[in-house]
Amino acid sequence: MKTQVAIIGAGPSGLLLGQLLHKVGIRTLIIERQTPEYVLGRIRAGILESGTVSLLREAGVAQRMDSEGLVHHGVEFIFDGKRIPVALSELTGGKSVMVYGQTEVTRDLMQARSDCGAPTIYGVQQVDIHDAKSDRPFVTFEKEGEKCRIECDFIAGCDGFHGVSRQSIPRDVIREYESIWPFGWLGLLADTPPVNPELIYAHHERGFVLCSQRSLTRSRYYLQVPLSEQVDSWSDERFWGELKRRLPDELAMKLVTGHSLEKSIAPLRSYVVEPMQYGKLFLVGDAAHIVPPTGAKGLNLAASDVNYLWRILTQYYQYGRNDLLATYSRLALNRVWKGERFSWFMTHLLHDFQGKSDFDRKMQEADRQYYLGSQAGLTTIAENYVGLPYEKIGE
Ligand code: RFL
Ligand code: PHB
Repeated sequence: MKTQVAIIGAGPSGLLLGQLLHKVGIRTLIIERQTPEYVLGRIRAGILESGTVSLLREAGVAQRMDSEGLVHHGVEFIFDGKRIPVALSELTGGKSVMVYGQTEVTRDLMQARSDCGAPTIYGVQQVDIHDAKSDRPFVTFEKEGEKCRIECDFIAGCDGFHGVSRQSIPRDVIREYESIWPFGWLGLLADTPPVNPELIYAHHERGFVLCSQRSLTRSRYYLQVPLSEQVDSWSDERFWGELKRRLPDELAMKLVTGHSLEKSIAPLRSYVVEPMQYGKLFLVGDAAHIVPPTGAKGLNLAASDVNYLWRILTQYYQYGRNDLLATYSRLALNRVWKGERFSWFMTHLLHDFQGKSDFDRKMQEADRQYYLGSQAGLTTIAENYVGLPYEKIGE
């Protein structure tokens, strides 16, 4: 098989990159380890920054998002039982975020790819990257026992944190930065109306709570839990009971409970690999970086990487700009580190840290008082939450 860009992984990064490249006439082949149903079964991100929304429009896959997604102009914080609205749009010159789940983004991208006839091979095994440093890189894999080979100009490693792309780079040319958080998030999805029109990020001494949503009739809630917790020991009743305890009375009373559609525990990790390029191999999204979900940045940083890579590849194919290829890692990482910082800051601000010294606890409290109590603090939170601007390539 031959293509221009071989894409490993059909998550949101791989599919969005494939779609944008297809729009400008660049051929791609995507290979994915799982089945489409498995990929769609993963319940993950829910909030799209304005830059991600624009990129999905540019890719021509925004029709359903624009009719079904919910534009949010604000978000709410709670600490010491006090509710603090953050007027995102007022503080950012009119920017907003879109509530539209990763599952739906992925579904729209899969549909667009199958409509345009671009190839995706699901259920592949034994994926290997070869000669990434040469002018003739290639990828090998197995499909139903048969060995296959893709010859290509470039390889996009869009295969998530546990994929092969990052692992195929020699260890002595990369540097990894990592911090593991000492708690996880227990998430529950239910067909119940959201407890509040805006998302709520609440600090509570029993642990952090996030009240999110997927639509006017579907809610997504998260509770901070110790890493030792097992999802099986959380009945729906226990989850709803704990959620109510961590919310102010007026919200607890309004909370509509119901059967869970999904419940899972996600560990929290901060991780970045540098650089994000090795010869003709580019790492994109979770393959190169992970953030704790507190800032809603995981999927948005993946989209940001895609934004840079597809523009650079387009310039290469359309105008022979091979000088831009080497700028990908720097451009992507500039924004990734800011996303890491914001996610780290939000996680620190809002979670309960067992064993924290009294001094550190006071610092955390003072941070909350300052950031949520001053116009400057709220503006900092708002501009990061809606998403920092992308840099122009070639500057
Ligand atoms: P993905 O979505 O992990 O997709 C990678 C794809 O690559 C496939 N793959 C391979 N394919 C071929 N060969 C191989 N050897 C392969 N190895 C892996 C995988 O099957 C998969 O289909 O990465 P991508 O596309 O970069 O997208 C990133 C986002 O998915 C991610 O940043 C967010 O979902 C992170 N995240 C969240 N972000 C938020 O903004 N808000 C959230 O609430 C939120 N919740 C989450 C999350 C990530 C989670 N993970 C990774 C465990 C909850 C969880 C549980
Ligand atoms: C979600 O809806 O899943 C979600 C929203 C905001 C976050 C994290 C997760 O910060």
